[in-house]
Amino acid sequence: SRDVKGLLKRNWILIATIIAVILGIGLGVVVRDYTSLTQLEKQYFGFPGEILMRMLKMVILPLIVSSMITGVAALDSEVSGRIGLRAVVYYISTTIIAVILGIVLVMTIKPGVSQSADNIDREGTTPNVTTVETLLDLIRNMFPENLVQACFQQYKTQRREIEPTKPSINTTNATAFPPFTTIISTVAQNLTKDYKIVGSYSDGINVLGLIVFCVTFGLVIGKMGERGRILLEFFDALNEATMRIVQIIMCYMPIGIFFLIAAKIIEVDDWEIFRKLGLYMVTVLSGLAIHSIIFLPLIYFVFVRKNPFTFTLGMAQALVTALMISSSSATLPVTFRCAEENNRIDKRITRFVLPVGATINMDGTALYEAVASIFIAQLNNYDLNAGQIVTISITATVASIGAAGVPNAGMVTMVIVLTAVGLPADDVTLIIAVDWLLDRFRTMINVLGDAYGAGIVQKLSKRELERMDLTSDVDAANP
Ligand code: DAS
Repeated sequence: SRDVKGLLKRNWILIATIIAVILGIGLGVVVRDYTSLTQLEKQYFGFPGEILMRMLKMVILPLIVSSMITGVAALDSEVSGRIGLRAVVYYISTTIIAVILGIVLVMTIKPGVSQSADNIDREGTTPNVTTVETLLDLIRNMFPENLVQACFQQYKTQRREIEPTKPSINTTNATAFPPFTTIISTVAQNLTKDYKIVGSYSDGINVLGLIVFCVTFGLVIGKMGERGRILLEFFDALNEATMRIVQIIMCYMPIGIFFLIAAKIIEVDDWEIFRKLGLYMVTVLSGLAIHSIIFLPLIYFVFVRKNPFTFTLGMAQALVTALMISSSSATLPVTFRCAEENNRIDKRITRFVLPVGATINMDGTALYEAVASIFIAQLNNYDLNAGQIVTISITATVASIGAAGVPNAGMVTMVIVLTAVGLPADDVTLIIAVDWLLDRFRTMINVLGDAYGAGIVQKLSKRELERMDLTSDVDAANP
């Protein structure tokens, strides 16, 4: 009955979100086409939605700190030597493959790019920086000057836009004066033009710097024995508290989405945005399909030399569960049962690979975050240079490691990716409106990736397992 209650609660938010999207579109159309509200009055519709975005951004700092530290430290303490190492190599490599697949697809399909050039609804901003500069910035931001700055510094920018911040001296009548005056006034004008550095990164958290610090910190406390464990307990509790706050935010989400969608409809002057949104969903779903039908089975076949689709069939019940409840962690009991009973994976492997995998191995989420952030860049006509694509790949991979195996985790941590590349997070509105659907499919791929991981690690750890059997037989023989 507890599960049913949990399912209802989760579905309650889901059902409310779907209703909110439908009603929000209706409200938006009514306000846009059938009322004569002023522009300012129309903007008020966006206010409750803006509050939702601010709530999500508010939890980023504790979310990064607690999930990265506990994720890395837990991995480190539980890692049983080579088995753990193999699992981690598998996690990272399949996640990177998923991110690259997502980026190739979104750069090919271009869901966010306007069809007809004339209706570019946002003035584009091409980064006038070289890739090298971006990469140097990427590395520079990984090592913030100090921790406080890492949390609250305004990102050093990459884009130098020369914008007069003060009204320049009026020199229109200068030409009437002898050249000398013109020179003076021109010099004065340039002096007053404060070459403002426009933050190409949104202000707020230096995400990469914080992640680098937290991963290092997590690794260190994972090796500090008892005292490290006390610290780990603290960050574990912080992580739980943060996820509870996220759950509270999720309760507000239907209301926030209702107004966000309405405001988006009011603001949008054509239905082009829905075509783009549809194409975005096709991009994500096809990426998930390719990853789960081609790449993961191929990797499994290469290492295990067995039919991967029989293996997937064995996991069917776990996959359906993941599709229904969109939570890898809540699906774990079913994943364990399917992996051990149907696919005969050794308990000593599943005990490590599945729980840790459910938390840090999220191929579906990583692919989704890479696609979504580049989709938002396309909506804003940002031409991302190669350095920024690399930044998105790194942050999408790391953000998926930081995402917990709970509903909508990928969307919350996606704000981290956007912050890292300085993309406006207010377009997350559209993403949120369809997140309840995409979340299910990416959770399914997350679970499938964990299961394949267990199968592959078991195959590679045959010798260790036999040695363990030998020692346990010997122990059994001489009690
Ligand atoms: N729902 C998350 C999970 O359980 C995935 C996500 O939100 O991206 O894996």
